[in-house]
Amino acid sequence: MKDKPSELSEHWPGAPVAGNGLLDRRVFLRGTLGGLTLSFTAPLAAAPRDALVPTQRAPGRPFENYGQPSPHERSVVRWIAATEGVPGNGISWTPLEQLDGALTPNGLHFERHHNGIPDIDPALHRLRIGGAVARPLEFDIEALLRYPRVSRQCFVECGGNSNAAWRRRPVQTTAGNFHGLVSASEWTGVPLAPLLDQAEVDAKARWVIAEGADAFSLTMSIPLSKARDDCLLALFQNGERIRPAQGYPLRLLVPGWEGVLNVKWLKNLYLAEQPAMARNETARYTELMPDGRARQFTFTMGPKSLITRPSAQMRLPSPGFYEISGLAWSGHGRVSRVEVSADGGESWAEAALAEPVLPAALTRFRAPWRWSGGPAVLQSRVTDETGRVQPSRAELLAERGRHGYYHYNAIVSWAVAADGYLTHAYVDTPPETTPLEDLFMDEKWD
Ligand SMILES: Nc1nc2c(c(=O)[nH]1)N[C@H]1C(S)=C(S)[C@@H](COP(=O)(O)O)O[C@H]1N2
Ligand SMILES: [Mo]
Repeated sequence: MKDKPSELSEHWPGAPVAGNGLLDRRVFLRGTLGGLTLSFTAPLAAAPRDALVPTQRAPGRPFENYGQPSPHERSVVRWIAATEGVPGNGISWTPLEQLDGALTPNGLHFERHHNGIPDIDPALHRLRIGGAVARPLEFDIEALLRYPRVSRQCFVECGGNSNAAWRRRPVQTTAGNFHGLVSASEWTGVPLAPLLDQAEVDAKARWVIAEGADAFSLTMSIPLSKARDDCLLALFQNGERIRPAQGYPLRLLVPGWEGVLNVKWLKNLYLAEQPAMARNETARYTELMPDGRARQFTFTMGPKSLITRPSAQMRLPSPGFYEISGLAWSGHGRVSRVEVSADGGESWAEAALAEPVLPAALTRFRAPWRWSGGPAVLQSRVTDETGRVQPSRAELLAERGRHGYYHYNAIVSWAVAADGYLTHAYVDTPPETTPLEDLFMDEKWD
């Protein structure tokens, strides 16, 4: 098949920098495509005189008080999975493959609720700080709104995100419905540390036990050191007050740590010497390791990355130029590099990182690629500023064993077939045929 019109100029100065058509990321510098000439459209035979298009001939529609996306974007929605008969217990995934940039629109933030979204009147809501403190305190929202605020861009990722990849056979769905229990926002609110100081925390206290005002009363234990370090009482999300689904009027933000610690509808902070040993830190969010011992309090979300475009269930229309684009993050700090492979990890090219690169935030990466029309396997691999590297699937399984459910952060592989269709693939672990545990995983979320 001949490329017509040709997407790549004959005079393209760069050479492929890795196998199977990966090009030098420097074509993206300065936004000029560095000498790369792209054309995805045929030139007009003769330039016509510009006629008015219909929308120029009549006035547009009037203003509205709160804007909505274009009706043409109605398919950009979250996919919801909830328990039958208990519609408030379930999850919804951010459609990562349909978005770009590094922040998630508020209406598409992923959700995890255990017992529905409470309808809270901010005038009646109270936050209490008690337990091992000299001065127990109670705040209403009005009082909290008077404290100095800080803003921080960071992700919230469920510890159970990507858990379908623990299954023995690759699950076929979109990137978002697979890995979209992660979203990122600019959160604004009151740092927890000065409020703890105001409450005069006892010297013996080591844990802050946070409780939500929902019908699940989610209760989670957070080390006092983390609470003092960078936890935030978040009141705003991407500039507006937090959405009900994200914890209106108040959520605890625990940057870089497991999503479940980010208690929504926060009503209580209880200082204690010991953790609460509540349901979601004992019966859940713990897991059996290969040596037979259980792992508990796995707080930090490890380095992870994912190509969102192109990704599973998309079809490349024809051979030629593509921008590979995705997201990388680490709860341990900033992303320091992302590499991309088009040959299943045989060779790697450095991706361009979009600024700003912030700690515990989503970082957008991009890499130019020329698809030859043959089979390819697309992968990305992140290294964070602490030197931690995203593991291959084989490395993750070797370390964690076969009872994993949480914290899956291995390299994701998208196989490109000769017809351009992308599927989810396992490339470094043999296909397995015992699907029993896979069936068992079905109705578990957390
Ligand atoms: N009060 C309360 N807080 C909660 C939950 C909940 O069910 N109730 N779910 C937790 C879990 S498991 C996750 S992953 C995150 C999800 O946050 P989101 O719904 O804003 O994406 O909130 C956490 N905070
Ligand atoms: Mo979660």
